[in-house]
Amino acid sequence: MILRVVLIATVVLVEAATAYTATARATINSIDVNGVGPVIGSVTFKDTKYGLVVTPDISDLPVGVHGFHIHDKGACGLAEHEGKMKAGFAAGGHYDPEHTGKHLGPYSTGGHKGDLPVLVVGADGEATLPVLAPQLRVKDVRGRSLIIHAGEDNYSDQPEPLGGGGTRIACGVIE
Ligand SMILES: [Cu+2]
Ligand SMILES: [Zn+2]
Repeated sequence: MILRVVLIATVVLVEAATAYTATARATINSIDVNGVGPVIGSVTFKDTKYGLVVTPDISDLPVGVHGFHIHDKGACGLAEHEGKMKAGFAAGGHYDPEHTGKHLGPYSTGGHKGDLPVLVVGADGEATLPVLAPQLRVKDVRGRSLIIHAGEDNYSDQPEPLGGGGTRIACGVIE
């Protein structure tokens, strides 16, 4: 009887461990040419059977749709780009472990793995709508950074490279 209870307890523990879903978090700061600015919110990351769910809770953003990507390095500061110090360039380029060099958005398997669905900011300047990145897991993004761009993202390198989002306006290191 005791053996049976121990066995059942073991099975329950193993199932609990298997069902555990990995999570990560990033504190988001606004960024500009002066470097890293104030905290404007946070983002949580959670593995699901459909992929990585990225849930923002961010304020003080410009209304509309914004390019939203995992960038390679876990840093949000200034770095030189084309001869100028630019906001958030310490984060490097879009996470691209296969070295595809292509910005194709979250639903293509042939491009950057760090391309997320666009971030939607409401009229109140708040972003709370989760996005799903089917090709990513928490283990891929931890230690990298999350960047929000000033402009939109058309999931293409045409007519502008990297979806056309341009200036980096907010950033967080994923922990
Ligand atoms: Cu980006
Ligand atoms: Zn990209």
